Amino acid sequence: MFGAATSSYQIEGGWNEGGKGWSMWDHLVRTDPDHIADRSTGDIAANSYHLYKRDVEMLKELGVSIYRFSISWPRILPFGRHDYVNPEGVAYYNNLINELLANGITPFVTIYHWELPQNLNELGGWLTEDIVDWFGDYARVLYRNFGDRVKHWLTINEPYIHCNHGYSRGNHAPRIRSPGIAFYECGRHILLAHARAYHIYKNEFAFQGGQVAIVISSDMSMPSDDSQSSYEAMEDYRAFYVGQYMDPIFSATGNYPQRLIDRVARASANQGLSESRLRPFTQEQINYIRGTSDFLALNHYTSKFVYRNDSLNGTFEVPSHQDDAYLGTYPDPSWMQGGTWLFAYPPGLYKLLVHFKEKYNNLTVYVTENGFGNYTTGLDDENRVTYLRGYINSLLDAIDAGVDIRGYCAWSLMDNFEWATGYTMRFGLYQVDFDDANRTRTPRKSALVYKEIIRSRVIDPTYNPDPHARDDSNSAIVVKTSALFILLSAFVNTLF
Ligand code: GBH
Repeated sequence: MFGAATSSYQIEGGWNEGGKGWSMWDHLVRTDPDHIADRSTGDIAANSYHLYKRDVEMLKELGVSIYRFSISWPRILPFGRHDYVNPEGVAYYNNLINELLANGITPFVTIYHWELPQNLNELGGWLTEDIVDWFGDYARVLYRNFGDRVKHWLTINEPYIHCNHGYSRGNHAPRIRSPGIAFYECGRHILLAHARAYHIYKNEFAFQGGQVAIVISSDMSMPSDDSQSSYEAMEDYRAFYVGQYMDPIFSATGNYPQRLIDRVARASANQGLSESRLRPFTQEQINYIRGTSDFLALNHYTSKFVYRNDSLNGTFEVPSHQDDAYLGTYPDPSWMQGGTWLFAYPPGLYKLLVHFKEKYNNLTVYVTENGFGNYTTGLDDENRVTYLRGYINSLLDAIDAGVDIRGYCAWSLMDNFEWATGYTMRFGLYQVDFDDANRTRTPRKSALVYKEIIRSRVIDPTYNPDPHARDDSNSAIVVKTSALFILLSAFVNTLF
């Protein structure tokens, strides 16, 4: 199954419409506007709150069978808790889901893509264990309202990215900088909250017959050379940034990776702390979290080499997870670069999928995000075409190697609010004109190529569509206008 993905804050807009409450991103963009690269907000974004029918039309044009989107927690529960459910919020997602189903598109719904209600953030957010109740109660409201039609639930998007940007680097909401403590607490509560949402589904909504999974982001990591220290550094990278979230759910032991436990405990002891900054799970919690994902929803964009040597001395803050992990990473400079962090290495997806298959006992995978972002607008997105072809080809290799892959979603259906980089970075198969009140969406070359891959089930490197030569009514107007211009200039020429 092929699909396309988005998230609510990044596309919806309608930030204060239809009874919606404030999320911590609504709060961030108005209290700290300088923090966003272009001082923009998601107040209107791509205006999907009003244009969702056009979004479904685009999905139809592409010929996809999956749409992965997220639900805005404060649009459903304006005050965060389930004692008041906003009927207009429920109506919006009912309309979207019904429109998708009427067009034969299966919804994959992310319950949480980083839009924590601001009042829950003020009560501690992901740093308090209370959020396990809050999140579970919110998930129950969604199952109850939409579960008759939604059969694929994705609980939480990218624990590592959310905890790293929101609670460690502090460049995403809620802008907390605590790389040695909050970083781990955030991850711990995300795992418990995810497990709560999973158990609620299995205990109360099993009759709906759906599946529940967590969304894990993972780059592919490789040792920078064949030394033991580079290999160890790579293992630590995997333990800290992937295994911390995956092992408790997908591994047989159901606990954090031992090397993560050991390294944080050792660093904490060296810092004179009486307990590890990575709080251990009780056996009861381990049992509660283990096995709580019906498949792996994987977001993958890039790869890196990992090393450890003396050049790292003094480079990390103490305490921090960077200091605990004590490793360096870099991409291969020959890889095609998009944004600052995005380097295309298509074989990385194949290697990662084969690694997960071996490590986590043949798990079932949906790739729920993969795509190319850069600072360029325009319809001729050759780089995105190259990226998509390369990564889908790599996916085919993984299928040949026996990995159980059921679906693939491109990020993103359209240009959107790229968090702290605002609208400067573009990921869309469809370009969105953010200067136009109508937020006009136009397919890029990558959209046409993706459509042809989906239709033909072939990756044809010679297929070379022209995104400017479209035969819909809009471009017909453009063609007529330019014909008129040629006639006029011919006439003007006769005057001289
Ligand atoms: C995904 O995260 C998100 O799920 C999605 O919302 C997002 O739009 C998409 O990626 C593209 O970024 O500029 O140095 O601060 C993937 C991980 C999260 C990695 C944002 C880069 C910003 C790095 N990305 N992060 S930086």
